[in-house]
Amino acid sequence: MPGMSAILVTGGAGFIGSNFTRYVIDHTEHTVTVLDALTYAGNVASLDGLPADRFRFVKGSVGDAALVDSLVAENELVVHFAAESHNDNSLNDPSPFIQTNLIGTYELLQAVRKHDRRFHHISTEEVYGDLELDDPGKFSEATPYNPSSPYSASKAGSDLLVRAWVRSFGVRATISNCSNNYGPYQHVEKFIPRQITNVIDGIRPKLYGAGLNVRDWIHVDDHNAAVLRIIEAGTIGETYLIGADGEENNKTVIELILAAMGQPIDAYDHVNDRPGHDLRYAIDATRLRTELGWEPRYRNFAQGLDATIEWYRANQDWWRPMKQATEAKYAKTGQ
Ligand code: NAD
Ligand code: TDX
Repeated sequence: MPGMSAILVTGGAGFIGSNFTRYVIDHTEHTVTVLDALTYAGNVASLDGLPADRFRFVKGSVGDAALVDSLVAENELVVHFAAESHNDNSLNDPSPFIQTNLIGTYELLQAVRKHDRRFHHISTEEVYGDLELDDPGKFSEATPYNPSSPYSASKAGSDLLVRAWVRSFGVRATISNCSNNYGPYQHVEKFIPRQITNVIDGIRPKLYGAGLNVRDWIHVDDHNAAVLRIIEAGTIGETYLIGADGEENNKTVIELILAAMGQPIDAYDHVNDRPGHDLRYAIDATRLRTELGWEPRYRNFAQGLDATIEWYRANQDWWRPMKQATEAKYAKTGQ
């Protein structure tokens, strides 16, 4: 989408959506309207300082059909980030995952269908299940869906709704499934910010089980650059996997964080494992690289981690209000 257009960003007060909004304002001429329900995971402070002539915030739910209909009508493109996003929460109470991830996506699809708007659906590699540690293979666009948790099942279901609306109703949509993101403005319930903010507070990092589970880390700006590329040049109806070859096991990540923050690398606790814990994720992003010419810019994970640690050190006002409630939730499950 060269030139200027009006984009509706759902979930734009969350981690990836707020970084996307900032990225779009900085790198394009588009205007952005954020629709966000401001659940426990949303924070308007993540959108501070954006120019009023190119950015507007609307508080509301993607499950509100009338609101969704009017906002979709006013915009040319919808980029759908809004979701319940945390696996551990989905194990404790799946209900909001069904409401937001499935019903919310349905409401958006009905509106883009009615108004003939371009739609991009943000999804996750978790829809593919997990891989063995020694499997030479990675997830690709051809991997069968096999989700493990209520969260990943609800995201898988939302992807399938998008595909059905493309095929049956001719909706102009694309889908991207990305690996684990890190960077600024990520909620402290998630692995990396939880451990960084623990160390800042003098609490030992918490590793689930033996910590040999592998995640494929990508910087949030690399994810968002890929999303923009798909919006500009992707083929309607297609799915693109996004990943930056960043496989690390959790134990290594905790050790990197401890070392970068000047602590002994064994100064962490093993806590209860996650039920059904996916072992390994790994993305083959060949399609995105070859067909759309995308390449990640953050190739050094340790450096990206250092910058993220610096951001959490410098932005304690942003995360402190959510830290205590988050740790109280974890205390209930012994994590
Ligand atoms: P997040 O939890 O930080 O943000 C989600 C945002 O959605 C919050 O601002 C929240 O208030 C909002 N929201 C929740 N329910 C809503 C509703 N009913 N109506 C409107 N807004 C609502 O999540 P995130 O990590 O930024 O993830 C964003 C998207 O990216 C999700 O779709 C997630 O599945 C996907 N994704 C995340 C990752 C990752 O590593 N974090 C990786 C791949 C894909
Ligand atoms: O304190 C912790 N200790 C720990 O060992 C936490 C919070 C997590 N973990 C482990 C569990 C995972 O193996 O770290 C890994 C990463 O955990 P999360 O940050 O909860 O991410 P994950 O479950 O991998 O899912 C993330 O990536 C895919 C996002 O939260 C999803 O929204 C996205 O779809």
